[in-house]
Amino acid sequence: MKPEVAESYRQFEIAGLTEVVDGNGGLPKVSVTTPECVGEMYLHGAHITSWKPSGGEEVLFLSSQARWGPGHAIRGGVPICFPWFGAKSDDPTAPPHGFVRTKAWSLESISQVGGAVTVSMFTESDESTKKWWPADFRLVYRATFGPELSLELLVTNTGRTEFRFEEALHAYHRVGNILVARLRGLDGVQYLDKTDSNRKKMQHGEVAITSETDRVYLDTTNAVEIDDPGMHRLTHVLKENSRTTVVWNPWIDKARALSDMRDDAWRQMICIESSNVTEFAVDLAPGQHHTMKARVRVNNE
Ligand code: TA6
Repeated sequence: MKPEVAESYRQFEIAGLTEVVDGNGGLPKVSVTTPECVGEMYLHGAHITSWKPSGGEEVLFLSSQARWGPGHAIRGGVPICFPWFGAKSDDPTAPPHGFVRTKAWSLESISQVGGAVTVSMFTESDESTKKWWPADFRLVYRATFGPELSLELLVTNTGRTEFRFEEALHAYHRVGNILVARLRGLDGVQYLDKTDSNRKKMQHGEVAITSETDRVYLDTTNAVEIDDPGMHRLTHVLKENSRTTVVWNPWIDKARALSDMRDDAWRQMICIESSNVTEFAVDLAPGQHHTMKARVRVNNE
């Protein structure tokens, strides 16, 4: 990091708790160390790559083959998908999952709340975003690192016309062994199965991963529980102002096809994505705000 850049971040640091340092690929990251947890968040994509509550194991999966650098989305952690999810419906050349996960965000503030630390970053519409999407917007993302990981994505329409957007906190959860893990909280919820031409289906009981899984659970505000005997823990993902939950595991072939993921890494991860996608995309009038929240809590068994 150039000295002047490092200097510009110095003002945000809280001595003994946070530092802005060079991360992978020379990308600047906020490194958090408190009595309650350690964590990391890159300015590149406002991307959280680590959260580990004290006395426990790392909660997020981060690919050992992730690519680090401008234009690359980091494989793992919590990528932010905005303003569309997946492929852009009217432009197959547009970047999948939108453009903010590969954008350099700005640091807004770092603050201490009790034993927890809140890191706030922002990004706005500019020439690079207007290449793909005409709207004027401002995103503020607050991540609180403590005994829980708490995330808030605030979207503001700073323009004069209404816009519609999709959003997802595309969290990669680390598991001991996906074959024995189970997801609860989606029983009786309808989903679109992306591995079967987006056919609408009904979830019955717990979710077990037995093949490539790529589903959008619809009209659900439920918390999801990851029961992970492999790491002897239960992880709870709670959310607010989110009407869809995406569940993804690439399984064997897709993992092999991903150049930034080890062939066998599908066994150690599951994505649980608090989101507003498909028919639950959000319409935002000029001057209006929308905040989606997610919280991750772990109980070690
Ligand atoms: O969230 C699930 C999904 O949309 C899958 O379809 C899969 O493509 C995954 O995201 C990863 O997308 P990425 O663009 O990061 O390779």
